[in-house]
Amino acid sequence: MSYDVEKIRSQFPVLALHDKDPKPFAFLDSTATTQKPEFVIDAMDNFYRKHYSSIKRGVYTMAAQTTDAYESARKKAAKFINAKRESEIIFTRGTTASINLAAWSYGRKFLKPGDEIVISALEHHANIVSWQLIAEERGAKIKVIPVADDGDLILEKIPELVVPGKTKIVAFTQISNTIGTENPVKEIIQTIRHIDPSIKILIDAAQSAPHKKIDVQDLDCDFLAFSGHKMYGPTGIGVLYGKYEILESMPPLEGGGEMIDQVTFEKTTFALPPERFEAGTPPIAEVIGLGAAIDWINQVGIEAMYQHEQEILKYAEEKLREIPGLHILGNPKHRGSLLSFTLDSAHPHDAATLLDEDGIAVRSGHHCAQTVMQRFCVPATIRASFGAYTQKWEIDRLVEGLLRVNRIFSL
Ligand code: 7TS
Repeated sequence: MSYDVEKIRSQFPVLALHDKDPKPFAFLDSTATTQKPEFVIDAMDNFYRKHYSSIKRGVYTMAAQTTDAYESARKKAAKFINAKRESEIIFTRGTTASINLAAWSYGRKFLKPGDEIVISALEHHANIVSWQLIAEERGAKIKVIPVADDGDLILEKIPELVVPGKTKIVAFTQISNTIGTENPVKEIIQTIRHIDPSIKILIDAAQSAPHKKIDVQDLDCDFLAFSGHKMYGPTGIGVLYGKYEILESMPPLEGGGEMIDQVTFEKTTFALPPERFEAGTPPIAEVIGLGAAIDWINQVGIEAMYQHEQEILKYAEEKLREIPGLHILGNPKHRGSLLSFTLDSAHPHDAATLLDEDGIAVRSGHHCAQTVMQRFCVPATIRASFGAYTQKWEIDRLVEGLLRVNRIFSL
């Protein structure tokens, strides 16, 4: 069956509402966060209106039902990335919190002075700063896989950078949020495993989970992090996947309710994963919303969404390349559904402000990836990014808007 983007778009209240505006809203910022389908909003609304209670704390029927709903979302998340066990799914606040949890919990116990952590030159700050903080505390060192001008990582450097016995963690993104580069994750993991199978590998899947089928067993990563709000779900919820035996070896990061086994004033023993890492009353509605978002993605079909987004990307790239003085960052072998670019005529913030006057939403700035800006010698970029609901007329509006920016700034 062909992909019916209009039907899909009509399921998103914000988009359906503003499609009626005199200047229909072109939402080209899905890399920052996606809009939410009615299905997800209804799931959360129903929970608050009809079933609201806490989880794991009460014996009354509604609390038991809510606990089931919460745990069923964990099952959905496990299936979504093909985890071996549901207990390998830890609910967090989002990708940032997931990476920090892995860095602090694993790093505090296992990193020693002189150890090395390898990241890539395409990382979001979440996958740089978290490692810098733990590296500083433990006396470890950070090394970086460089990126070529086309936006692809220079994979030949990996055997130089990853040193058996020294490198303890390699953390890198599956899809760059700035250039859009899709890294050959499986190939990179195999290279690292070949060098030293004991190295722990974390994949930042914030930009891939909404677009690509992920199979953590096939990839053979140790950790994988993603956010609900970038995959049609709510804010305030994300996942840290970890291989169970690794999670079991890690100490808790936060202490509090429901993460314990036995507490006395002298000593506390801890619950098994995932509870060990979910202290306090969790964001229950958000977990239910994430479960609904996964159901929604499965209904639409992630491969069909990806194909649609790639078609939009191709269309956008062709159209943008025709605009005088516009420069697209990188030309990687495989690109996710986003384009970062600069204009000779205007600073990205000025361009984005003028685009906003036309009802076109893009992100401008460094996209929380200052090191990518430094590498490509630009202070900032304009970024247009696409999702399951993006239509070609939005790209046409972007092109018209950018031509207007060119006209205004060359006056
Ligand atoms: N990793 C990558 C690759 C990201 O793109 C982002 C967010 C994060 C981690 C952090 O995710 P969070 O949900 O914890 O914030 N990226 C963006 C962006 O590109 N524009 O706004 C947020």
